[in-house]
Amino acid sequence: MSLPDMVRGEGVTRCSNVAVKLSFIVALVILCSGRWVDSAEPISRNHRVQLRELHNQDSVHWQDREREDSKATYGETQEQALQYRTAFHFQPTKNWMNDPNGMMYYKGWYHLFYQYNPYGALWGNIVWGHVVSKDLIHWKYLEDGEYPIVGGPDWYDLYGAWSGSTTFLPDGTPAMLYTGWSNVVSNVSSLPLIQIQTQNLALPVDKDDPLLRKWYKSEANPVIVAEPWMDATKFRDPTEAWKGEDGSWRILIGARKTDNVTGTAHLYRSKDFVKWEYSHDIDSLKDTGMWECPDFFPVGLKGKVGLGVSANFPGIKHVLKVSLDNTKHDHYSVGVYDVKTETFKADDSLADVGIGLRYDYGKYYASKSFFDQKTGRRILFGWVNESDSDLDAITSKGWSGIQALPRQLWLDPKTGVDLIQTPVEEVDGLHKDKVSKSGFTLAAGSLAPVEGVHGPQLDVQIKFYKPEITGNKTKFFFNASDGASLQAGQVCSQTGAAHRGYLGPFGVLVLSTQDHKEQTAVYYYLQVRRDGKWDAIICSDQSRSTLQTDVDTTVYGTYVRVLESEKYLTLRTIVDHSVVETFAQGGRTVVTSRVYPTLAVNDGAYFYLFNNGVGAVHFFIRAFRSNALNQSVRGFINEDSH
Ligand code: DQQ
Repeated sequence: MSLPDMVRGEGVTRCSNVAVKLSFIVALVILCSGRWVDSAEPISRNHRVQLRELHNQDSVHWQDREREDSKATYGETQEQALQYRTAFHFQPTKNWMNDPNGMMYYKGWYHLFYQYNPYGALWGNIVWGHVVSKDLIHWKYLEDGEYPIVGGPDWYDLYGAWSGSTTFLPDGTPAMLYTGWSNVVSNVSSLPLIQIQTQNLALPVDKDDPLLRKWYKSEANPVIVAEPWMDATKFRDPTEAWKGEDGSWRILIGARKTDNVTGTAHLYRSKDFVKWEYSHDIDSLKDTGMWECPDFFPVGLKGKVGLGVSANFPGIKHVLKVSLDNTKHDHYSVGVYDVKTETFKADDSLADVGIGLRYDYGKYYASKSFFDQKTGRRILFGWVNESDSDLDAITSKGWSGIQALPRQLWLDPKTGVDLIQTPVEEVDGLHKDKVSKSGFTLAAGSLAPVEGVHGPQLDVQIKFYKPEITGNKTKFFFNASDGASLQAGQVCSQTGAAHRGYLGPFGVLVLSTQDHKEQTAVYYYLQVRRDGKWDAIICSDQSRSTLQTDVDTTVYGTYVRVLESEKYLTLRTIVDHSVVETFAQGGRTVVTSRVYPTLAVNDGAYFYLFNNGVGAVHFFIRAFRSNALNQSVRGFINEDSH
């Protein structure tokens, strides 16, 4: 089944964060400091599997009026905020984190660098943080308060060391290209100083140190300054470099053209990694705005094996991904890299980068992939921002931002146009208390707990048999007037989990209270078409995820490509306290959301299956509780032997 004239969905914001006055923030920042203690692991409860017939009533959502009455009007308390720390997603012990940077596998260790504010829980004072891991899940710090790359004292990165990437030089030395943020004196008297971005090189002090503790900045910095005709304030985030047939290096730098509306990626070349020259733009697209954090890499047509960035031979495709500053979404496009013209051409111009597919239809940004030299995988990291308020970050939480689970990435051999993303298999090492049931039937209008599946750390994997359309279902047809023209996200937010459709919604409630006053619903909803077929939509409905009022509870959703040959609709939902990551149809479509329940926390976090369609749904389920203790950063590397 091909995607129809489906515009990939945008969510609909139900609540927006409260604007916080700067002076108030400053006062609170001063008041709030200190480390944040992790919450305890939940204890399991036994649940009887019970399928309740709940025809003629709203089986998923409780009475809204009752909920409104009990809605709290406060922000988070510090005690609540402790429940929102994740157990097996990387997040620093405190303060602000955004983009993942420069990941690599080096001499036995995975390295993750990230944009970090050492002084507070909001963005600013950006340095590179650094953690290392043996398994991509359990991360350790190197030294307290030491950062591999910080801005200044040189002029070119005085105000911050922004995003960048690692390239292995021919002798195996990892070299870091990153963006420096600074000011320069302008010749416009009304604007005496203007902000600019430059590209800079950092190298390890001791390349024999597997932990790469210390880095120095090249004396040649800045190695790239914007051409006079470029907008130097929109010029950042160098990619990993690849080598062309001529032996020269190439990188991309994210940019926006001086028309202020066209997103682009400048291609630079170098023979020695120090002197770089602008060549041309590899691709650009009007009305997409600033392209942040470009990523450019080859993918094979078959199999999961990843390729290094310089691989280029017949029978492969290339992927260009950009992070759109305007929308804060990561878009990718599969196409061809023409080595003669050195341009990227999307296979489908309607799905060009910036207007086509997204890595994630929820909250996920500034991602970057790397080739794992240990296992031959291409692995993707992405930043998941908070959905509660800035005020919560600086008062109750003291931190902001997590990294999504690392995902293995490959081209979907069945469609040739989608990337498949699945959590790296190391995540399976966290599994315990497996529950596995096959041949389940979920009757129409039913809601059911599953014995042994409980708590705020879950990995639930379900295969639903593809439902059949039988008889005359005209009343369920989607017409242009009633929704076919709606974007998927709007369909999700307008119908909701409680809607009674013909084929669905069916799926799961996670982080739910027993009375469902708090619940996050992840489900399929199938739009019945006049031609007797249906289109699948995956929804993640956060609208009832918390009794707090000051949280962005945007409902996310999008169409999922389901092939005639596929027997099942699959759903894998991973829950880790305040993050819910959903991989639909084997990872063809992914949706990540942040949630902040007040009651559905720890042992009060219940799990349910539901089916609000008018026909039964048949499925298999495997579910695990996760073994991770809050949280995965266990401390410093020299606290135990490695
Ligand atoms: N974050 C960095 C920039 C990048 C942006 C600054 C994307 O380099 O463009 O923290 O989130």
